[in-house]
Amino acid sequence: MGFTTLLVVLFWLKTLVAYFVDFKLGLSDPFQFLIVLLNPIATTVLLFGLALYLKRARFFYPFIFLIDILNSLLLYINVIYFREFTDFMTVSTMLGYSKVDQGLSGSSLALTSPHDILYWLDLVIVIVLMLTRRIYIDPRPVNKRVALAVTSAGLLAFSVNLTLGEMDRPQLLTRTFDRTYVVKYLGLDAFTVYDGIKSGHTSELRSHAKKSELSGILKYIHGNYAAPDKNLYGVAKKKNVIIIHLESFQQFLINKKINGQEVTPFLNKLYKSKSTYSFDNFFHEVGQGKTSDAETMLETGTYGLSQGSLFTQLGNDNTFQAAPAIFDQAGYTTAVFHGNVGSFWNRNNTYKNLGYQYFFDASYYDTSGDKSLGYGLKDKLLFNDSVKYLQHLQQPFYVKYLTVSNHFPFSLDSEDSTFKTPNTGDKTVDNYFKTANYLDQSIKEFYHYLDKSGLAKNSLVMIYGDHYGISNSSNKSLAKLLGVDPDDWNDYDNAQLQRVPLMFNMPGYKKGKIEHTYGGEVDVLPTLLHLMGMNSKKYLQFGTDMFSKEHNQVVAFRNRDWESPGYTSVDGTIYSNKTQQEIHPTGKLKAKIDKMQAHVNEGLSLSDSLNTKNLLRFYHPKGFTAVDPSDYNYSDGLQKSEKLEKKLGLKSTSLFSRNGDKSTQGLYKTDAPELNHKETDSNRIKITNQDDTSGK
Ligand code: GP9
Ligand code: MN
Repeated sequence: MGFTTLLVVLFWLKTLVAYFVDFKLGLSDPFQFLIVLLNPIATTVLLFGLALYLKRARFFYPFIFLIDILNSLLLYINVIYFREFTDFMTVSTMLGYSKVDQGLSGSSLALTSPHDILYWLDLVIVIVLMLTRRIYIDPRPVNKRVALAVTSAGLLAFSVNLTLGEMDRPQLLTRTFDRTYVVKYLGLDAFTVYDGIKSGHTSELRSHAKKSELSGILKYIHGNYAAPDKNLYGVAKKKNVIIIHLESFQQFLINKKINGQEVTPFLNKLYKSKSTYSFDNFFHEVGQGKTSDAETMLETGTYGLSQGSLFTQLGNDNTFQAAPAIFDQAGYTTAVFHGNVGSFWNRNNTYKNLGYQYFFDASYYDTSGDKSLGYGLKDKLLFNDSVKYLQHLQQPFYVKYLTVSNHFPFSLDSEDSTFKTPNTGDKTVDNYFKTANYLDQSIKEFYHYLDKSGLAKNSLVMIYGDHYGISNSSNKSLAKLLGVDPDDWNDYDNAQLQRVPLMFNMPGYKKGKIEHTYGGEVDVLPTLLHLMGMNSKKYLQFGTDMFSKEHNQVVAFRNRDWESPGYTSVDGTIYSNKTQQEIHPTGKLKAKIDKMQAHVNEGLSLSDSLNTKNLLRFYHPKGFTAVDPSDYNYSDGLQKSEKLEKKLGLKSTSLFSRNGDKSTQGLYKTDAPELNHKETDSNRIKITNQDDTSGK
């Protein structure tokens, strides 16, 4: 009993370290403080108390250690996860973890902190004390009645906890759209169990879903439809679409100077060019799925999930009516270029369901030695090394480049940059400008090639930032650089920083400008389709064309906060954008705000039900052929495109064919120092291609 108590107390203490040092639980009053102090006790007593049922010492000790180690591991991975995502790890994230762990190894190391030793120290000390016999192994079994009493005490403590929680936050468990609440009131273990039950429930949901559930969704989407602006509909008809995904790139980088030097001079030029429609009130809307959420929204016009990543959870078997398939059926070739391993975010499977014909992942590039960083091939090399694949694709094409160098922890090798970073005292913030500058240079080099190869004049280049790079916990260090007093920094400011760039660049076009319309990632697909002269009406998309006069400017964040031209809502608090102050709306204004909130809630939950219940399998838009993922194999992209070139002969529209069957690689100019590095055996990422069964 004494030993169990000791372990329980030690575990309780380190949970408190996590609560008060690492997790931001948002404790607003002494009552909540009390609940947080108590909540680890109940579940720890319940779990550790299980060992008391084992009568023999040689079972009891290993078992209680096992529980302690597993529980410490759960606590610790949540600490690490929280530092990057400001959120807790769901069971589905954990189950999908193997799909995303590549490369995380690099940054999880950077996410550790010296005090992390506290999460393991107790176990080490207890083991040392046992080995040195300061703590004796006690062979006397605990009476079964005592074990039962401990369990009952644990259960009682838990119900007290739940009651206190419900008192402070009614409907705690029924409304859980915010994981922090559950952890705050019930603790991490309870959250994990609760979440596990919920995931089981989702798979149940899918098997019972019916076609009739589509009707509410259809009603919402038809009611929201925004007809295209006639002047812009089809301006990019038949052009190639080149999408450049700017990793972790926020809008504040545009036109930003550090030590008098522009961070992204090339993008700045594109941003204000007459050949570009740029948006300065465009927001990312990602949740835990980060990059993959951005991809979900841009490719499908539906939101990511409220927890975890849609790609990893549903990407294997969901039905989509997504951009790659829509473009494919309009005669386009579709491809993704990405220098990370294909299984990251489960892309290798999800892309097949989206209808991508080609996926050039890390296995297509030399990523050895210094050529890659934790998340894959450096951007300058990605663009350069993709030419040999791009030039064989039939035009028109719809292609996407997923960059990676500007990713947390924002490290580069010294030979890659001479950019002078600021000095905020926060390394993450400082280095962010350097990697953003590197990304800018890589795009400049790519554009040079687009010009030289002639691609520029028949392409629409869409450039966007996927999500924040600087997380809310570092925003205070950033504040100074943005000319704001860090002490005045608040939730309103955090929300404003979720702006990311969105540009539609059509080289040669003259009527571009900077648009101030508010919009988010879910709005991109209908906007793009209309520019291409493609009808979006028959598809179930939750956003609307941002160029349309009927476009709804309320932007939903994944946690149900929202942004609009006049007001910002964070955690139920409303701010006026004009005064940047908190307001307490009444009367007409309150009704208006409530309506905006209801719109946000409805859109998110209908999108969730569409995706989690896989309702698109019941929906058949006219003229759209369902995607068959088994049509695709991503291991022989080059051979496949070359074969097609030969078959088409004179009709081939690939850049290579149009260039008299000569490579265009010579037109590419890059100053990437790694170009001269020999291929080595060392690699910062692990390379696999699951479609490659050749055994090589
Ligand atoms: C990895 C890259 C990063 O392949 O897309 O994803 P993120 O960590 O930003 O979600
Ligand atoms: Mn990303």
